[in-house]
Amino acid sequence: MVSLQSLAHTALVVVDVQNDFCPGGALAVPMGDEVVHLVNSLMPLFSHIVLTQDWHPRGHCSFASSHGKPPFSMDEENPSRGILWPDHCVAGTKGADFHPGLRVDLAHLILRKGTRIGLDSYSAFFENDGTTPTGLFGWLNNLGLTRIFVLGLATDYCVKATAVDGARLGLEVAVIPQASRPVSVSPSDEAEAIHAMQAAGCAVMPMADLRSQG
Ligand code: VGL
Ligand code: ZN
Repeated sequence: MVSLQSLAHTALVVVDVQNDFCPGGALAVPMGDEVVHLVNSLMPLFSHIVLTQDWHPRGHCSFASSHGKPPFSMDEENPSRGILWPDHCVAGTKGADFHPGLRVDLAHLILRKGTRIGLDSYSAFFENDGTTPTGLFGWLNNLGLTRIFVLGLATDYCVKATAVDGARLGLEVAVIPQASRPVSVSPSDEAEAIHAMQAAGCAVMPMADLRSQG
């Protein structure tokens, strides 16, 4: 159980709650829109709120179309890149906008990631080269924040990468899987992601533990 007082020094990191990751979007996460009201209900508990926004230029290296490949195929020329995605979250398009129900007005920082054409970024802390920082860690440090709660879309990609990197940086990290949804390219991906976050030292926080405080 967490005390409300402790949340006063904690940042809520809301990952990629954008149209393209919701039903009807270009890279729809099944039931992705279900997180919107859950995220909104948790925001007022936190003193600092960060929204991340996947924000890619046209022709981005994570798009299958940039390599003449079908969506969800592997990038064989560059296996470390992993799965190639449908074109999604193209900067300035409706698909890249936040879900219209999200309380964007409550956010203190909007952090865009994956903005470089040749570099993807799942994590809100580092681009996928593992070393190019986004600036989020500096922001948290500047404000003396050492604890983050992470939730949003998608559990098995950007939520996982953000939580694991946060722990790697020495932050105290809690993830809220109930307010997150997985892409689930394979059915075990959510469970494996939760396991990987726990193995990295992240706590898994049930929604009820937060709500009962509010
Ligand atoms: C994401 C795949 C590609 C995510 C972003 O937000 O989890 N997944 N870009
Ligand atoms: Zn992306």
